[in-house]
Amino acid sequence: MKVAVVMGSKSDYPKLEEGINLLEKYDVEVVVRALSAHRTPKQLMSFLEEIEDNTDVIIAAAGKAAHLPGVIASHTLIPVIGLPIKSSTMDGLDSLLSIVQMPKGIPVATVTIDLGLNAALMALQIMSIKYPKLKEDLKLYREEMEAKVLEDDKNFRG
Ligand code: RP5
Repeated sequence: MKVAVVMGSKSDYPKLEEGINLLEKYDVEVVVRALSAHRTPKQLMSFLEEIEDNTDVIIAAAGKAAHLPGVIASHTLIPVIGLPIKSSTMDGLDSLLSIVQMPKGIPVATVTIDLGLNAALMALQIMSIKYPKLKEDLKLYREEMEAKVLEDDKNFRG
């Protein structure tokens, strides 16, 4: 089980950390790189060539004119999850639209602005098709979440 996490800048890392920890908790090998579609295009392409045959999912995070997930998706058949990063004066809406509005033929699965955790969960769900143990882990994750919400709810009930 292997996930590549690519971010447009090291400044994006704090938004990814919680998700990376979750992936590692479930024994997923995670490779993290700071490579930009605009500033290091050649190195990005070599990295994609390296991982094409040994990686299950790519999480690509970027802010501003966030072309990174789309550019990656155009060069690979590995599913790409795009994480829009809020890193400009436009509150992340610029990144969200750059990532979600892909043209016909090259999809990027886009998650909530700045929510690296959801990118990781989506990666786990995709991989659970191939790795049944992950499905069990995710069932437990949901059960724990449900229990936590119901515990909180107790405080509001009479
Ligand atoms: C984007 O520009 C990056 O993904 C980051 O969100 C934003 C700012 O990058 P730095 O100026 O912090 O390197 O390409």
